[in-house]
Amino acid sequence: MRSRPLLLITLAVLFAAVGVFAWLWHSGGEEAARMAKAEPRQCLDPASDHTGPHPGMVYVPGGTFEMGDTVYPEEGPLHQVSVKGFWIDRHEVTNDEFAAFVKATGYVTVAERPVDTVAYPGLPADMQKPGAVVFVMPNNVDGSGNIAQWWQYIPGANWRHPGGPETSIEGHGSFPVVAVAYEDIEAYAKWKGTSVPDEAQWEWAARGGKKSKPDHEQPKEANTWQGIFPVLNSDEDGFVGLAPVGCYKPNAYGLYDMIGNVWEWTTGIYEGDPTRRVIKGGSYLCAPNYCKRYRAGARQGQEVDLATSHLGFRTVLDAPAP
Ligand SMILES: [Ca+2]
Ligand SMILES: [Ca+2]
Repeated sequence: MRSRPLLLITLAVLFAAVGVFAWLWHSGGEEAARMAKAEPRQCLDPASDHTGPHPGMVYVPGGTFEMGDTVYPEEGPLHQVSVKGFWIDRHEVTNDEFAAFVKATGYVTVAERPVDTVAYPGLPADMQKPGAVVFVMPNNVDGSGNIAQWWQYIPGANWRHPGGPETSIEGHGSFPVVAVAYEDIEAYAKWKGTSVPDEAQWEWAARGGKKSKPDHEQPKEANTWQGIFPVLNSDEDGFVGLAPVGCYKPNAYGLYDMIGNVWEWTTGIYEGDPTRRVIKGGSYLCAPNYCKRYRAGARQGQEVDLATSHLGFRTVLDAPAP
């Protein structure tokens, strides 16, 4: 809970640049509901994903590449990195997979545990209760850029109830697990016999073998946000919110949703601060008007103990090539 008081600062950095477009579209949330819906997509069945020496994982051959990108300052400078071959989960860890871990171990996630109000005095009343930060699409925004208009700390929100205590993951077994803190995902990986990817592994895998200059366009084959964040989501990619894993074309390695859907944890320490780790890939909330982080080279710092509704993970394995 150490950095929980820094919540607003963190989120302000994370979402500071919502511009005048959002204000102009102040009633857009209602309009979004009237927009034409995309055709339903065929999604991967994670239960069918159990072949090969490491079921559910694919092998990514090693290589050398220019890591980073040039859109936001934190992505640079570009620097050459070599990565050894490794295995990585084909898709984001799902609710069903995380539930199997919890069932086997009795693990209780950070967002479900009591908040240490002695160590961190002065927290607002709601934040003294276990919970998570949840994106709630507003119908109106006032143009101030105040992220509290769309991010809410909701007591009782956690991986079982990702939108708050009245919500559930029932019927969402193939959706990515969210509201998991860093120690939660480390515990999962340890149980699974895998590990959390480092940033270079993750970025190399997300590039799908491309060594050329990174593309900065919003990808079509990824669950991101089309329209004006946070009030107008035109749903062109088929999902206003989270999607089940594997609904978009995989990259050249056969990896799904490296870009978009949920952000993914890596081991990378962010800007030398051990209370923050690097997250990668952007999420369903990334839109051209404020967060062009739907790219392999994009990165973001995240408080290790902060559970949020747009952040999940996948794991890697150091094992011989097939
Ligand atoms: Ca979407
Ligand atoms: Ca992802």
